[in-house]
Amino acid sequence: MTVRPGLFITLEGGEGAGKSTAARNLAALLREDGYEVVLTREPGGTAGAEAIRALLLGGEPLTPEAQTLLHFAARTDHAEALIRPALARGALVICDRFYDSTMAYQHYGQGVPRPYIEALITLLGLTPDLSFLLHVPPATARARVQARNSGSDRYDAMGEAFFARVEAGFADIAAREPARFAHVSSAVSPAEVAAQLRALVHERFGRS
Ligand code: Z5A
Repeated sequence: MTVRPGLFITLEGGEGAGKSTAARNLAALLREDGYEVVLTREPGGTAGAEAIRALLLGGEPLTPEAQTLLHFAARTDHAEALIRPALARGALVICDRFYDSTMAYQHYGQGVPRPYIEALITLLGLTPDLSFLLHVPPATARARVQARNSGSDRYDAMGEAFFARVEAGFADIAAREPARFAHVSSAVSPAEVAAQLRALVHERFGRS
């Protein structure tokens, strides 16, 4: 079974949904299958974009529009310097969050108008081939994040209502593009999540 070259896979979902863990494990499984896999994340993925990440997650006040533009500045560097070249040589790129997170957090969560973000997506000109939306009960996600206790960022100041809007936003984003999205429960073991993702990659893009 082979996967078509130049496949761009993203993982989306709320904090503590298990995206980073699943992305890492999926990358390992697909490497075992013999593919060149580039594992990356947003905000970040290149030196410049990681520097912008520090601004985005830091505590300095930034308007939602300014945050949106910074996410797309980081994403443009990431896309041009890392993602597009990897896809061009036929690699599988697995990215922990991409522009759907901007729609979920900055539009649904913070009220930036949808056309503002859609215009930036059009300018970027890079759409994932397959996006996984990871689901976990909110109490489980909270427990995972608290157990990890990795310090605070600007999102810790956001209330429950903000995160509820983001969750509903992700569901709406996936419903608008059912052909691109696959829903996956991450309320099972990390190994089971990764096996499900691998099976979905092969189901969508495998050729016997
Ligand atoms: N943001 C934005 O506003 N706009 C944008 O355009 C973009 C992002 C791209 C990035 O923070 C923040 O930026 C994020 C959205 C916003 N803020 N919030 N909220 P980040 O990248 O540092 O954080 P994150 O993306 O939310 O990741 P996270 O908190 O690390 O969550 P995760 O990646 O989904 O979870 P994890 O790290 O894989 O797992 C969390 C813990 O659960 C960890 O201890 C694991 O060992 C455990 N875990 C994971 N999976 C399982 C399973 N299956 N079973 C049991 N335990 C598990």
